[in-house]
Parts: sequence; C-alpha cells; structure tokens
Amino acid sequence: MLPIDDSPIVRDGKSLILAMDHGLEHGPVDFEDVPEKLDPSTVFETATHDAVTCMAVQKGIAEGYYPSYEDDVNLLLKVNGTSNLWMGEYDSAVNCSVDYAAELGADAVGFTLYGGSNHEVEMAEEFRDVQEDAREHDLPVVMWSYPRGQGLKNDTKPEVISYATRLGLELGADIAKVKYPGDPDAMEHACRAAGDMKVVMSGGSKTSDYEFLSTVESAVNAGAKGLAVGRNVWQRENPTRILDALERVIFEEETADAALEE
Ligand code: FBP
Repeated sequence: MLPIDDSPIVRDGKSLILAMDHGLEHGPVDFEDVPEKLDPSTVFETATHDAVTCMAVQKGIAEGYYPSYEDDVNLLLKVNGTSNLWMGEYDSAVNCSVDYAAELGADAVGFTLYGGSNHEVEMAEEFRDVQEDAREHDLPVVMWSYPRGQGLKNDTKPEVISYATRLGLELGADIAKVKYPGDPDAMEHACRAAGDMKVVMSGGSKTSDYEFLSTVESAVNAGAKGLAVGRNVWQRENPTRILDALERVIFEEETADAALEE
C-alpha cells in the first residue's frame, strides 16, 4: 500500500468507482432491462458525473471507447477477468498487461483475487507481477478481493470479509473492494483489518434507492472509503439521480434519507 490521496481516482480520501466489466463477468444478460446500456458509450456518459472518480472497464472497452472520454473520465483498467461461461474452480485470466493499460491512459489498474480458490497461489503470483509493474508506472492498484472457491460456502461472512481486506493489505493493494459483510460492526472490523489501506464496498445486484444508499451510508460510517458499483447505478432509469445521492452520502457524509430529499 502506498499513499494515493493525490491520485485522480481519489477525491477527499474517497473513491467512487463505476464498474462496467459485466459484459465479460456476467454476459449481456445484465443489460437486458436497460438495452440502451449495451452501448458502452452510454455508461461512459454516466461516468462523467462529478461523483465518479473513475470508471473500471476491460481492455477492449478501453481501446474502443475511452479515447472519446479521456478528458472527462478517469480510467481504471481491470487487467484480469473471466466469463460466466467458465464453470471450473474460481480463476481469472490476465487479459491486459500493466504496460498496455498505461498506454491506454489508465489512472489505476484493477485485479480480482479469489482467495480460497484452488487457484489462489497462481492468482497471487499474477497479482505480484501486476502490483510491481503498477509501481513502475506509478499507478494505484485496486484489488477486487473476493474469497471464493470449493471450500468457501459463504463469501460474505464477517471473518471472510475481514480476511479479504487483510489480503489486500498484505499483498500490496492500495484499495480493496469487498462485499458488504451484512452489518456495520463486521464492516468496521474489516476496515480495521486493512490498516491504512482503503476499503471500498462492492455494489451488488440492483436494490431500491433507500436500501442501497443506507447500506452505503453504513459502510462509510464503518470506515469504508467509498464504493465500487455497477448495476445499482447503470441499471437504473435515472443514474444521475442515484449518483447525486451517492455524492452526498459518500463525500458529504449525509444520511441516505437526507440524500434522497429533492
Ligand atoms: P456490481 O456493483 O454490479 O456488483 O459490480 C461490481 C462488480 O465487482 C463488477 O466489477 C463485476 O463485474 C461484478 O461485480 C462481479 O459480480 P459477482 O462476481 O458478484 O457476480
């Protein structure tokens, strides 16, 4: 972990990462209810909102669409990822080098680590290379820290999420993105287990405005330094409204109730 408060992906010590790697991770099914969002430009437009500190995409999307948005959006290049078509033990292919991410204009790189998978050892070794290459380019490293695998039945248990944040600190991530462990005390412990490394909450599948914002509020109060979110923003009819509210909850530390008032 290095200090990253001066990085473009951080604002006032916090980050709001808009993720759109779902076409790879889940397939086009995630865009079924919002078919216009199949066009990546529409999500890049959403990422121009002031609240968004960077957008996380895979290499192909960055190559094709980022040149039109590089003045308005900071880029987090997700360097590994795997489709839902893969049915084996949890693993993730490294699809992009850090050198190429930097060439594409990345402000940070992202890497999924499935701690607990039978492939954990290989993934940790791949992370070592990514982390050290990122240091050469002065790029922050965001770990999607998702303990998963044959031996792990519940991937949001408090002790699993604390282990996930700690893995990020131990292996040299600058931010670890983890699932919400279900209650504020567990989130607080997970943030403490990360030491000075930043922890951000992972968005998850779409819920109501209030349910989503109150979970974000409770994560931020517990010490999370922001959010990495996809579906709960761009699957909404009006992403601007929820981003306005997220800006108030994350950066202005308002309550979910206050943020939803017009
Ligand atoms: P969401 O907010 O839509 O959950 O997106 C965050 C994210 O980490 C994406 O980057 C990724 O594609 C997806 O979740 C993976 O979700 P899961 O592995 O839980 O199905």
